[in-house]
Amino acid sequence: MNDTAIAPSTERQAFYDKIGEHSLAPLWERLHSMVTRQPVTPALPAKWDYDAVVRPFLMQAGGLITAKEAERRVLILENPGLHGQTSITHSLFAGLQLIMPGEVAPAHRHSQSALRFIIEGHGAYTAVEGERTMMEPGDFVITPSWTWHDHGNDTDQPMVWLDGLDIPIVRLFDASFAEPANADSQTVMRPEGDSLARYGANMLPVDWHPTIKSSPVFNYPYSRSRDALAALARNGDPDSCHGHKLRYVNPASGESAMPTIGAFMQLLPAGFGSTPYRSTDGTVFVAVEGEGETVVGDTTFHWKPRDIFVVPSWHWHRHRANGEAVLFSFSDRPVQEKLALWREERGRA
Ligand code: 1HN
Repeated sequence: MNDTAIAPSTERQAFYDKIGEHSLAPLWERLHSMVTRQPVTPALPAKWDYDAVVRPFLMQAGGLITAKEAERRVLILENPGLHGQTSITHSLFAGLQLIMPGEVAPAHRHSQSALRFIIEGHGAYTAVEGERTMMEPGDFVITPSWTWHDHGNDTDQPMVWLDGLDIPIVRLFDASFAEPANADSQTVMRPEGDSLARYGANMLPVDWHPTIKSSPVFNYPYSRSRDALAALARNGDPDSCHGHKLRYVNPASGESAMPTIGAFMQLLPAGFGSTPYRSTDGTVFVAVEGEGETVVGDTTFHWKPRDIFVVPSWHWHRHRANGEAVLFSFSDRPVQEKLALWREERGRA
């Protein structure tokens, strides 16, 4: 684990060139950059200002192409350190999707798992496996791997949400399958709210056994998450690194809602300043309520509702909330935990 690279002699370079023609390469020239002492990532800390920057471009895109023609009208949040790679961290995709009044984003399914975190608008729907859910800001909605899904907006306002997908993970494994449906909109098979009643009331239908690894609940409404955080904040002290933080779970297993993406929501009390923290899961944050700042290494991001920022793997960061604030976040933590790779470190104040 020699950390310094030395330019090879001409004799060695000639050897490397020759073996290269036979698809061979010397490990000793590459070892130091392959097996680093600590996580090294090309991903950079970055922030997207929703109201001032992203929203105007998103609305411009709304005039350029329909949701149907685009299939999904999404502006990709591409990490500035991962140019051209369609990723916000090395393992995750993020984008902002716009659906205008009267539009439909046609039904399809794919191996990639997706989460939606609702940013703006009221009452457009996502349908998953024949059940629609009306979306409100702050709702966490999932479309698990290989489930049919389509979106539609029967309201009179634009609807915007953040899409988080495991696209780079599926790409790593070369395991992508996708299929369009034979109709734009799925036939509605169950009334709205059915899944939440069956699986989301801290009860499960007797004799029901899960057939997939993702949660049978596909909308986790903000009102419920927010109430839970408010109770935590009333009833106990905040964690020094996280404030009051909850993770979204699959009620059938207690694991993350989807196997490849973990999602979280945290409340930072008014005036709270967290102690430094880092973990190996590069994390995408969305400010939901309140204003504050997050210091990532030597970069400071000031945020307000609907802003999005990313903290790459193993970057020290700390949050400060002016008034009471709520942050949503997602990462590849469940994958790293399953593979025994995940680590965290808590710093001192
Ligand atoms: C996708 O299918 C959706 O279904 C959103 O809403 C974003 C980004 C890349 C690839 C597929 C959707 C996507 C996506």
